Amino acid sequence: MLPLSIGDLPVTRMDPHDLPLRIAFVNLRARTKDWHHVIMVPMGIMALSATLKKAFRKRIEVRLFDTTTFPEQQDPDAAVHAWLADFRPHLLGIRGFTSQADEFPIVARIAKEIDPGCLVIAGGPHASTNSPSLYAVEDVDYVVPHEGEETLVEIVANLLERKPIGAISGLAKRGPRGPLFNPARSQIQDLDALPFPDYDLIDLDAYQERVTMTAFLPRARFTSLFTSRGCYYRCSYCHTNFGKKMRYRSPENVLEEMDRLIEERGVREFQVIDDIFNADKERAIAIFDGIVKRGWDIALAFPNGLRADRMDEEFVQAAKAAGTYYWALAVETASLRLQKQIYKFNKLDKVFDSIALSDRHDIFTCTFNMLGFPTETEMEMHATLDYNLRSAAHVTHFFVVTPYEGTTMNKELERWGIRAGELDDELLGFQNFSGSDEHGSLSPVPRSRIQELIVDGVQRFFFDARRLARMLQLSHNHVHLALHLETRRWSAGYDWDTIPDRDAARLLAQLFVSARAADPVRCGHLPVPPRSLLTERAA
Ligand code: B12
Ligand code: SF4
Repeated sequence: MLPLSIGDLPVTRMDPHDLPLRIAFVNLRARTKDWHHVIMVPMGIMALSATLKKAFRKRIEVRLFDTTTFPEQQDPDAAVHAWLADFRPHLLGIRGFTSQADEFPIVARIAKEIDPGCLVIAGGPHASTNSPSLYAVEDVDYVVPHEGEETLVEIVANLLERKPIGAISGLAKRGPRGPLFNPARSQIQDLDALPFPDYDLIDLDAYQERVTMTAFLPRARFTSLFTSRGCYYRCSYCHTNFGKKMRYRSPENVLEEMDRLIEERGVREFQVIDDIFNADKERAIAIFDGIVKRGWDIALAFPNGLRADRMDEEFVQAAKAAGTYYWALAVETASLRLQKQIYKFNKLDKVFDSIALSDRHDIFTCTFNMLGFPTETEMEMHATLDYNLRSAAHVTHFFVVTPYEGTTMNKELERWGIRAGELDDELLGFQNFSGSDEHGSLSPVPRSRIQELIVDGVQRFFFDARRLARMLQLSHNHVHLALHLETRRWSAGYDWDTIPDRDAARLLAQLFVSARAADPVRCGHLPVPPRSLLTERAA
């Protein structure tokens, strides 16, 4: 489809003497509580802020309201209103996921109510899906899909010079018959030329108290690290926010950012959130070796961003030496047929070996899996559960497939006789963390049955004495582990007397007792085991 020009629209009503130009960002969170407990620094907005500050220095002022750090149980709307009314931005940038699609109109409306002249721009993961719903939001003036740095710099330059912004490349907007796109902007090739993320924009302390993307509390004062953009695989359920061509930061550039964060912000743990950090093994190992050479006593975690079938002993050894204590490896499905169908092409034997290798090197390893692909049979789901049960993984997640807008899988639904239009957001659970029990299924296996299989998988995977013993041995903090396992006990529907493996029950009981004693506030809700269980002798 040829891009249509969206033409020149009037610029925001800005008094030429009203400098600096005030730029506000709001990082959204979903209204459902599913993800409130997970928190990571907003790297995208910090990247944009750093680029803008480098380009315009004192001519702009940038502030952020991160609703993800707002108290979990409170609705942030009133606070966002008060914050915007106080700051009165000329430009508001809203960043969110598709799971937060309903939040864009709310925040955009607040901004327009306060100042109808405020220019409202949506960007980030949801904006990169070309979702028609975002283009239906009246109060959003423009959308910036994909990488935002260069487009935003040009917008701000034009605003400062009081030039129209409508023709800027990379912009999109609502048209009478759907989205209108200006010519796309080419991707930034030299990532080393970008400034480091702007940590003055956030209060790093505010991100330390809740669990991270690893599903555990961090081991030490932590932040995220994004060392490459893009991924050349084409898994059908995944997004292409940063394109299909890999772009890398050099090891020196990554190490320099780490150095600054260690020295200036007291960071001691880095969680790498690239799409595929190990796409270039040499570069990845150069980063690990650089850490060792500098003698940093830091922790590294990879809550995503590794292809397990590209790992080998040399990589795992180097990662371990640099301080890696945790990683998550994607299996997704143990069916070769489905691996092909979803274009993941995971080499399943190799993945299995990488999990074992990680265990041998004492790296706490999590696996990611999905159940409910179009055409997936119950037998294939069993195969995925069994694969994980046989593996040396320490924790696992079984998610239910959600075909997000903008993904190949969403476009291919009709191929499997599923009409995307008939699957409303509620049905697919876009608002939830990979859907919830009552939502639909893409596979011939009903959703309720998938849910039963997941419960069965959780029961057998986690409540196994040998696996629990290994988790206890590797976990850096037993309080964190106890909190995590309590969520698994709850999902498994187990009470103390229904856990079939009595050694597992005993290990869990001992863990809960010690966690409650160590941290009564955080662990007050952990169920108290019966005394008899604690005194029972091991089988
Ligand atoms: C870290 C992360 C998380 C963290 C969130 C942390 C955070 N503060 O963002 C957690 C663990 C909570 C998370 C959860 C989920 N995530 Co996530 N996550 C990521 C990950 C790995 C990195 C995000 C990041 O920081 N990227 C680096 C920065 C530099 O990129 P960026 O934020 O996109 O910003 C750039 C542009 O988007 C743009 N931009 C960003 N904001 C703005 C604003 C304006 C105004 C403008 C103009 C431009 C702009 O410019 C930036 C610089 O170029 C991405 C993968 C990826 N490669 O990005 C997935 C990703 C964003 N997640 C994804 C998904 C599916 C999810 C979940 C739905 C998973 C699930 N099934 O439940 C949940 C939903 C979360 C929720 N709250 O509702 C999808 C996005 C799908 C979508 N369309 O929304 C991604 C792309 C993964 C993938 N490849 O499919 N996630
Ligand atoms: S799922 Fe991972 S390997 Fe597949 S395309 Fe997405 S980032 Fe790349």
